[in-house]
Formats: sequence, C-alpha cells, structure tokens
Amino acid sequence: MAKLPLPKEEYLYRGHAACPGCGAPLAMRYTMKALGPRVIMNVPAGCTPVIGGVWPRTAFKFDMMDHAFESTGAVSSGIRAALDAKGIEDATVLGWAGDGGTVDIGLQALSGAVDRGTDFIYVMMDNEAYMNTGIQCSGSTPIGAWTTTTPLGKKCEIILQRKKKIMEMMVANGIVYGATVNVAYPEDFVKRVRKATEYEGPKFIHALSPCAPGWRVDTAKTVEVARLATQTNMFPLYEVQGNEYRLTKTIKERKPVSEYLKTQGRFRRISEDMAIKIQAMVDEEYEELLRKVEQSKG
Ligand SMILES: Cc1ncc(C[n+]2csc(CCOP(=O)(O)OP(=O)(O)O)c2C)c(N)n1
Repeated sequence: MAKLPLPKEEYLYRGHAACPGCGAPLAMRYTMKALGPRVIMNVPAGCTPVIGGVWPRTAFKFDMMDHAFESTGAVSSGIRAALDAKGIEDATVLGWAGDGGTVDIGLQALSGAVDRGTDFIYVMMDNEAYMNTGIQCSGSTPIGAWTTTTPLGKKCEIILQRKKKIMEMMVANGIVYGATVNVAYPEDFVKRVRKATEYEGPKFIHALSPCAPGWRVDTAKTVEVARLATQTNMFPLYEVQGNEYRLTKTIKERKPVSEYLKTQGRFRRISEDMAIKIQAMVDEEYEELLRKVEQSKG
C-alpha cells in the first residue's frame, strides 16, 4: 500500500492518563491528524475522558465535551444544530464512544442521529468490553473472550456469543459512509477518517483498539496483536459507501485465527474444538463480506 505522509501535528499532549499500550490514544491521534483542529468532540463515560487527565489540566488540544453515557448520538445532533444555527460550516462534529457506549447503551441515540441525517462522524473505539469500569462483557466482546462478567468456568459455552454487527446495523440505518479501521494500520486509519469528511450526513468509523489489561496482553505487544486481528480476518478492514462494500486491506496470506487467540490471556481457556468453531465462524463471516464486495462490483 502506498504510504500516506501522516501530518506532523499532534493533538494529544504527552503525559495523558491512558494505560501503557492502550490503543485509544493512537486512535485519537490518527483521527485528529485526519480532521485537524476544527473539531468538536463529544464523549460519554468510558476510558477516553479519563485519558484526558484531571481538571484543570487536559491532554487534549481540541474541544471536547463530556456527557452522559447514552447520549453521544443525541449530543452530536445538538452540536450540529447549534453550529448550523450560527452558520459555522467548517467545524467537524465528532461523536466518540466506546463499544459499550455504542453497541449497547448509546445505540438508540446513535440510531436517532443517523435517522435524522445528522452531518457528523461517529467513531466507535472498540476495545471489546466495558474497560473503564473493569472489563465487563459488552455486545462487542468477541466470541470466546473472558471478561469479569463472563468468567471461564468448565463450560466455555456460556461465552459463545458473537460481536454485534454494528456496521451492518448502521448501513441498514442509513449511514452515507462507514469504515472499519485498526490502530495497527495508521495510514489506512487516517485515510478512512479523511474520506469520511468528504460526505455530508452520518458517517460511522469502527476502530479496533486494544486494551492491554482487558485483553491480557503484554503492553509492548498491543499493536502487534491488533495487526493479527486483521491478518487473521477476525477484524477485516473495509469501507461502505451507501450500500457498496470495498475491502480496504487485502490479506495475501491469511493467518489462522488460533495465532490471534493465543496471543491473549482472555482467550486462554479456549478448547481446540472451540478454536475450530471460531475459525469456521470467521471464515463464514469473511465469505459473507466478500460476497457483498463482489455484488457491489456488479
Ligand atoms: C447510564 C450509565 N451506566 C453505567 C455507567 C458506568 N460506566 C461508566 S464508564 C463505563 C464503561 C464504558 O465502557 P465502554 O463504553 O465500552 O468504553 P471504555 O471504557 O471501554 O472506553 C460504565 C459502565 C454510566 N456512567 N452511565
């Protein structure tokens, strides 16, 4: 892939309060490099407002508004309406929430904002659990993962749940542009967020972002692990314009899912049988994605 020169500007000061190895500051840096400083970011409870640090100091070099957990979509529509009323056209409204705040608790407000056709970008920072309150399972926790609310007993079946298909839900809801991105691929990340700015209306970015304590990973390895998620097709990278799908990263030599699973303590109790089932599920979902890509070409 041709390398995109990343803008030098940084919108996150050093000394922020993220854990070592956290993907969220990377996701924020790449998003802000793509959008520049004319951004009004609104964030519910979760890791992100904590990463900014304790008032009166902040690590963020941009406007950020903190609000109630369920409201990211509604607050985004409100900010957009206020900007429109004032005739301000050059600012981007950025809704930013964790997976819990998106696929579960904030889903209704997000759906409403998309339904209203709000001109905004929504980034779902997916660390695959409610991390800020101590690693509880969310609707985006992947199949087979340990969390504090899905403890691993002898019967692993209790955690055989799939991630909610949030991109599919958003496409059905009527987004004008959607993309999956991964902090392990910065150039692609910046490209997709930049592309989102070219469209008017609701845009949805699904960003995979590791959490070292939650995924039970060495803090130095999180980017490596995130990259494996895409190299194994656990988290394929693609974009959707209207209903048209396009792969944004083609993996020439796909690695087995077991390689991804074994890098993380949260999957440590997965049996061989279950790993085979997960591989089959990943293959099936990837085939489904390829079918959509093919149909889009025709
Ligand atoms: C309505 C409501 N329910 C629960 C909480 C408690 N709470 C604060 S942060 C958080 C976890 C957020 O998880 P997620 O949205 O996945 O973001 P992350 O912490 O992983 O960044 C929870 C449950 C809250 N603040 N408001």
